[in-house]
Parts: sequence; C-alpha cells; structure tokens
Amino acid sequence: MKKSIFLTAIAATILAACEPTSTEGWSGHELWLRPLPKQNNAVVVCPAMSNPVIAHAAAEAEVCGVADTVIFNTADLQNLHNEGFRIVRRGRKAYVDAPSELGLLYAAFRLRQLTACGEQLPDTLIEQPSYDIRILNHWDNLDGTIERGYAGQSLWEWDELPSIISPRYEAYARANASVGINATVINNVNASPEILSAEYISKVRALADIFRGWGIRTYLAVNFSSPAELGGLPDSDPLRPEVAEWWQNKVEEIYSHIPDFGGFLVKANSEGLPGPLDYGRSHADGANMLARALEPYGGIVMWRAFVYSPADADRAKQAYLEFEPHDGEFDDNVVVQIKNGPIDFQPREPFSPLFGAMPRTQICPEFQITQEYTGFSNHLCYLAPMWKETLDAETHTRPEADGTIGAITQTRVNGTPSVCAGVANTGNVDSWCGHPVAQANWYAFGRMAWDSSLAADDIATEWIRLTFEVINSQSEAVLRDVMMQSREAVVNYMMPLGLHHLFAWGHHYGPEPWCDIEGARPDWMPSYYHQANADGLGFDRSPSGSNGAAQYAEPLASTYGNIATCPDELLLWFHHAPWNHKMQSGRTMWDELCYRYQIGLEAAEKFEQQIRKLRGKIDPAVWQILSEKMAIQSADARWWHDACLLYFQQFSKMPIPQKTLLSLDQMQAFRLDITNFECPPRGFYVKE
Ligand code: GCW
Repeated sequence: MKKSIFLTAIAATILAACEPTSTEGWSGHELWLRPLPKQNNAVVVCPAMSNPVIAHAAAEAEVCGVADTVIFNTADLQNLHNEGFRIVRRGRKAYVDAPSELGLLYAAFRLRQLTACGEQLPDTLIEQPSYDIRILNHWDNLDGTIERGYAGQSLWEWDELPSIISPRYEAYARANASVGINATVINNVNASPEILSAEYISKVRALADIFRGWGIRTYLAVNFSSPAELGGLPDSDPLRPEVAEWWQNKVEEIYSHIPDFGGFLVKANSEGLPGPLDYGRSHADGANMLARALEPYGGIVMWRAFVYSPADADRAKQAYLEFEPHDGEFDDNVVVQIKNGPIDFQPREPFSPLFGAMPRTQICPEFQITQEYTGFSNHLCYLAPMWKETLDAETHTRPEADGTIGAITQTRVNGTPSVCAGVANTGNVDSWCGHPVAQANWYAFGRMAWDSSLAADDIATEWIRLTFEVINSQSEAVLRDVMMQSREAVVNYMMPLGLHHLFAWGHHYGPEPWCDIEGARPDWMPSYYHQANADGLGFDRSPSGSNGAAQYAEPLASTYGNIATCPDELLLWFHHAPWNHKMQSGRTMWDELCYRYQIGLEAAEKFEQQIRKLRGKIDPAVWQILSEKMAIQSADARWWHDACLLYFQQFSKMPIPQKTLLSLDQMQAFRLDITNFECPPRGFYVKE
C-alpha cells in the first residue's frame, strides 16, 4: 500500500515560491498562471512527497476549487501513455491516477485550469499526450543575445550560472509544465562548440536540476565540428574513430552531470554550418554517429532537415532531394526535424512534402513560435490556426491510414519517441514574450503538442480566461475573434496568394520586394521568390517550371501543378500566373492581389478599433499595451500594402483600385529608414 501524506506547510511553501505576487495591473509576468487563492478546505492526499515533481503537483492542486479533496496515486493504467492521467470525480472528491509522477503533475495543472476558468470537473477526465516529446528550441546564444528573439535577451544568465540561480528558471519550467511541455533545447542551433566545454556543462547542469522538478528534460544544440574546434582533433569526420570516441566521451561526461539529459539537436550543412557532407559522408552517417554515443543512456538526436544547398534551382525542393534518399538509414534514436513548410516559416506555405516521403524514419514537425516572419512581438498574430493547418494537412501518402501530418508524426516508427518542436519566443523582458498575445502562442504550442485535436479557438478561449482575471464574455469574444482572424490578416497584408519571402534583408520585419544586394545568394533575394515581370507574378513550380509540385503525392501533385486547379491561397507559390489570370474568385490575379492586400489592411485597422473599444472592459495595462501595439500593426499593414502593390504595379501596369497609397518618394524614404535596424523602433511610421 502506498504511503499517503497530507500536505500542509510544504505545499504552501512551494506554492509561495512559485507564484509571483500580484502586482498592480497586468505586467504579463504571471503568464496564464495568475495566482489563485488557496482553497483552505481542499485536502491533497498523495504518495511520496520527497519527489519534487509530486511536491509540485500537490502544490498546484492546492488551489483547486473543483473538489474538496484531491487524491493522487501512481497506478498502472492500461493503454494509457506514461505521462497521461485519469481524474474521476466522486462527489466533492477527485481521484487522480497516473502511471508516472509527471502524469500527476499534468493532472494537477488541469485541475488548476478548470478552477481558474470556472469550469466543472467532469465525472471522468482521461488525457494523454499526442506527442511523446513536446520540446522548445531556444535560439539563445551564449553571449545572451537571441537569434530572432523579440523579447529582450536570453533567460539564461550564463555569467551568473551555476552560482546564481534566477527565480525565472523555476517560473519558466513551471509555465512549460503547465501546458505539457516536457523538454527544452536551451541553446541556438547555430551552436557554439563552447556549450560542450566543462565550464558550460556545469552551468547547463544547474538549469537541468531545476527543470527536472517540473518534468522537463534538457537537450543541447551541438556544432558538428566540436571535436575539431573544442577537442583539437584534426577534423570532425563522423567515420573517423577518434571523432566517434570524442563524442562518446563527451556524452559520458554530460550524463555524469545530467543523468536525464535528453540528447542533441543538430543543424548540419545548412547556412554555413559544418556537417558530415563536408567529409563526403551523408546526413545519416553524421546523425547515427551521434545517436550511437547517446543510445546507451536513452538519449536521442534531432537532426534538422532545414537544408538548401543549391543542388536544384528551386530552394523549396532541396530538403526533399537531400533527405528522402536516406529514408530508412537513420538509427532508431534519430528523429528528422522538418519545418512546417519547404522554405522557412513564411506566413503561409504549403506543408513540406518531406512529411509524407520518409515512412521508415521518425520525423517531427518544427514550428516557429517566435514571430520572425509574422511581425515580431509587434504584431498580434495568433499562430495556432497556422500550426493546425499543417498538422491537419492530408499528405495522401498513407492510402490505408490517416495520412495527415499530425498522424504521421505522432506514430512511433520502430519505437522512436514522437516529437513536436517549437522555436521559443521567450526572453528576459517582464512579459516574457513582448506582446500579450505572443504569450498565447507559447501557450498554444504546448497545448497543441499535448493534444493536437484541440481547436485553435478553444485554446484561445482557455488562454484568455486563464490570463485575464476580469474579462466579460463580450470582451472575451472580441479578443478571441481578433486572435482567430489575425493570422489570415497577416498573410493578406504581407504575402497573399502564396507569395513568400518578400521580407527586407536581414531583419525579416518589413517589406522589401525590390531588395537587391550585390553578391548575395540569389535565393536570399525576394525577386528569386516573386519573379515579378511583365508577364506575371509567382514562382513556377508546375511541370513547366521547377516541377516542385511533383514532390507531393497525388492528387496534390496534379492539383497544385495545374494553374486551373491550384487553390488561390497557394497560386503564386506554384505558378507564375499572368496578371490577368482568372482566379477562382472570378477576379483577375492583379485585382485579387490588390483585394487581398486591402482586406489584410482593413482587418488590421479594424483590430485596432476593436481593441480600442475594450477600454475600461479589460485591465488598463493590457489595454494600453495592446492598443499601442495594434497601432504599430495597422501602420505596418499599410506599409506592406503600399510597398508591395506599388512595387508590383511597375510590372502589371494596371491600376490599383485603392486611393490611399503612399507616394513612391515616401516609400523610398521608408526604405532608407528601415535599413539595418534590428528591432523596429516604436512609432517609426506616422500614419496620416
Ligand atoms: O528562419 C531562418 C532564420 C535563421 C535561423 C534558420 C534556421 C537559427 O532566419 O536565423 O537560424 O532559419 O532555422 O536554422
């Protein structure tokens, strides 16, 4: 019989340590975990309190208002995922059973969530994760900067670690656990070899020790040349025995400090990073060499498929060409990590055809939570609808089974764990993410990786109710509607109809379809993607062009490859369409383009008004920051609208149906202003 302990002081102490004290107005600091009153009448009964995960579970359940007594038990539940749970309500008692401590923690967070949202506890609630590993990828550098981070500097205070432990680490881990995230890669995929030095391993250990108490395993991104650069070997050829031995020793060293270390994430032979191809070896050779070092400890390798060496003139085809031939060659503890689209996290891309093409390999989706291409932390862009679009996409590659990307990536191939990865948007600003709704993206990523069947609007509702204490149903509906429409609005005012990569050089914030940098890679230039000329607009990936459409299974290959059947949303991704091409809407391509930019702009302007009207109905601090950001967003939407249409009009030579454009001189001045800025200064654009 399990020993049960009544929690009193310990739970209260832990709770006090984890719950930030309430401040005046919303600062964002508490995320979706605003403090709830301890329910004095609630009694939490649970096994072995000495386990920190269970202690945390008990503390979280102490605020539970949906039951007077919560009884925790670890129990074998047949067919339930090891991290799942079952909650059974009997009268005012909630019985929680879970196969692992982590399952109990997740159950406790669900009870907390029901309480905070004012919902009833159902008679029986059974949950289990869609993905085994739900992991954040931080692109944090060791000097404290964050690649594509828009919320300050890195959370990790490397100079202070391991001696000084910021309370932020615990709060970060708790926030992740509350949405089911159970893993984190703490450093940039553009990895410095130094992360594997003894000095840094001791710092990483200090973080891992905290994360462990919240069920979060720590992973590192590694530089493939570490044996040469850090270890002093002549090279890092994966087939050289000394190289493999160097990695084995390094892995042994890591595990001696971090016994539950998760493994490595690798960006190799991509954007100038070293990799096995440098030595005439394959991606599988490189990944397997690392995988064999990690295998005895249960660690895994996540090997990224974000590669685009110019083996084909069409960048969108390159990852497929480089990886598909290696299907079946990867060891069982290797996961090939694929960005949702074939290019690079654009506001809308078709899904990457690689998802359907490697049936004998464990593959996982990589989503971008940080808004590199969707307006940084200035634009409200709720990303769950975009991610759902990918997960729900039918690849047509599994005729007998569910061939959606969700189903494919959640199925374990040869027992390899399934993974869902998200590039984190956290930083050290008080609000963590720099925009209130950017927090919702972090939240939504975790919830979706936990339960990919959840609808984007239901996740939005949850997040609003958990985050904002006093919000009436009308204001809640307004905010949810704005969130739900925001991604499509961003697509329309930035890159409608399948246009992609019109971004300004370097910062990826504003438009620069005219960008032309001497000597730069052609496929880093917007003109490579939009191909605007007197004949029309768009990249021809049909059979008469690069035939990229053929990388998709039928019927998609034919649907996408034929200009008459390609959906309007992706037309200019797959076709170089004449300006007067008749769209499915009945408009000409040029008119449709103008129309989409216009509705995108109007949506952003409407969001601004809708948010302004919430004055007095939501927390004044939230209202203030949201309305300031919305003003930037609608100004930026106009900037996109004007810049792109004026630029493309030079080729279409057709009239723009709108009257309110900036002059070309103003656009030019604009362009000079934005060159080389890292983060857009506030108010840099004055709306007339
Ligand atoms: O999206 C692009 C970014 C790079 C990033 C790269 C990648 C970490 O512009 O900053 O590098 O993708 O995913 O590796």
